[in-house]
Amino acid sequence: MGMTIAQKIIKAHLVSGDMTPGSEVALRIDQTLTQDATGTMAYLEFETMGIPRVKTELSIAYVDHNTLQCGFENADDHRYLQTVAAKHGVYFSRPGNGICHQVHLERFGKPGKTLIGSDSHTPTGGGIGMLAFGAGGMDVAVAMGGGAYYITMPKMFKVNLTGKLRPYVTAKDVSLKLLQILSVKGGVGAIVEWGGEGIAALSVPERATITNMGTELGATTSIFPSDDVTKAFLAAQGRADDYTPLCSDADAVYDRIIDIDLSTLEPMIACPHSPDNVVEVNTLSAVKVDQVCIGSCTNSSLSDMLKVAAMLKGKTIHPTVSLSISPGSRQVLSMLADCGALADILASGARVLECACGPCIGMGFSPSSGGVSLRTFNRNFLGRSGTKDGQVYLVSPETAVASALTGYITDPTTTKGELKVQMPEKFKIDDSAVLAPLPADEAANAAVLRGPNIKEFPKSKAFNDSLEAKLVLKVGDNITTDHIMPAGAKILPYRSNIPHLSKFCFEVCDPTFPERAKAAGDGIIVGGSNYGQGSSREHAALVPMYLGIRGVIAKSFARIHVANLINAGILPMVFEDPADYDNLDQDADLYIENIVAGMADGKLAVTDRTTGKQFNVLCSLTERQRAILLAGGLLNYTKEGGQ
Ligand code: MIC
Ligand code: SF4
Repeated sequence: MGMTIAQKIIKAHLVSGDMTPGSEVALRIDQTLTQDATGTMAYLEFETMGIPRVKTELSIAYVDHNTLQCGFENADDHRYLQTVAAKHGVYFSRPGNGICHQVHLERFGKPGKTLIGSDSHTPTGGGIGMLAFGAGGMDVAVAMGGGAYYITMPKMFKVNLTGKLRPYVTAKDVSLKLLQILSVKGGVGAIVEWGGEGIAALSVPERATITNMGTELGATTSIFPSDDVTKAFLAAQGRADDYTPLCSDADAVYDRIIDIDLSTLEPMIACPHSPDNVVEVNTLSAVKVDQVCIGSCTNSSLSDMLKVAAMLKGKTIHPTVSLSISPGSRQVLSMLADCGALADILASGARVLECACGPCIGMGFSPSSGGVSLRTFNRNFLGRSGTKDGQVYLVSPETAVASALTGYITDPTTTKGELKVQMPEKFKIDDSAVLAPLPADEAANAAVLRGPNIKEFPKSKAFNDSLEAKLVLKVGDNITTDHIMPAGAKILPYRSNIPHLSKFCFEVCDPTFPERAKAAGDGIIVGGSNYGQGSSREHAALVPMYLGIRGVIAKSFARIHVANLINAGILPMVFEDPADYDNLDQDADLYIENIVAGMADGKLAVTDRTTGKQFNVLCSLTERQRAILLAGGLLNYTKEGGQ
């Protein structure tokens, strides 16, 4: 039987396991990336493993999230990352060099290779034909040490593109269309492969916009073939040797095929507060806009920025709109400056921010109270912008500019004139902001500099055979890791300080949660479906663990989060009968017995001692995952000699 692209890469990297969907496979990882907000924890974990030098082909630490530096915390963390990277064989991309996924695509991504990153948008690399996964920091630490990365073998979806995009309709609209079709749960357990005659006209950055937003579908990852378009991009980046062709077999079998005719697509927009709340832009033309933000790892490439500059050229933005533009990398910014496009952007009245995540993660540029903010980003979860009642919409750069000019949500296809930009044959290459690690002999004696904000890693408990725990919090469907462990300028600097972070856990849902959880001793959280979607931040598991959470019972879980829960020693359980969710009340006293045998059978009985009712929960865990949980988390398991 023929194979899909992902199956081919998995086969070539298979360490153990069988490639039947649903069973666990262990993969050899060629490259890893971290960003600063998750990276400090990942390197602290790596250090506890006692391995002197990373064993991957390439590992790189980016600094792109926590760049505000309102106090010593972020600067200390940057210094820690720089010194720990130099010592252990990791490249270091300095703050200002750009957003991890954009820089990685430009300078390091290679078709056919495996990449894991401590950031959920690592699948951006699928745009260049990499098999790239978002993962928790601990999994990245293990991969840096040469360990395998474990995933559940996914199903294979194919999106077949036909036709050609009309002017002002973009790759972003394709992503939003797929979110409308599949929803934020529709990609769970699947790898989405993009193909069909329509992909030939999509550039690598456009493909990367699409694979980037595959994360919002809940997909394990997304991937494009590696073809002449890939070859030309790599050559223009001075990396022609990194090219390998890659395509699926003609008789590859897919679990689902979705057809999208690009020529009939309209500009799309995701409404507050979910990326799948998608409608056509032209249905919202009466909505007044307060703020527009262009950038993020989804839409900050040179071609995006050149189009933005061309649309802004000679015009002034609407007086009541505030427009921010964050180019994705120093390469993009410097090329915009060289060709004069930056001057067009500035002349329009836009505010140019540094090459970093910025407003996407609430690091500045929060909208006004109740303000309507149009963003070219990938997530519009409640409160993420930093303004709790901010109304955040997700759009393409073209829709963003058209709206910034009129002051209302505007369909960009109504713009007069052609939008043509000339892409350079060669990108400007300057890797001076990427620091190489120290040679092994110098590294041995090099110091790693830690600031006072780096606190000890929280200790997790091993499981006994029974558990008495309070149901400390009951939440609904689609709870994101932004609900569990919010980000933003005030909280992000404390990503290596779990005790401080814990004060903000579930702040948007219930600010009393941290106190109540601590007081309860052992606790359980109950959630609806797709619990833990969104970011890869392992803090959304480590912090609840610190607060005494021992288990989460949900209707279903998001992939990276469930792995993070297990790594943190928290037991993920799924209602056997989802109707039991309705019978549970917050503050109930729950009791679970025969945990060891039940975990092995994949089923546990839970007694609600407050009502006397009993119900079953499923915990389909592999032997390795059970051993991790019984040891009280991956770090304990690894210390005890587990592989
Ligand atoms: C995000 O987009 O939510 C982040 C911030 O990049 C996260 C990582 C983090 O929480 O640090 C992600 O996507 O994994
Ligand atoms: Fe940064 Fe936003 Fe991309 Fe996350 S989604 S990596 S915060 S730009």
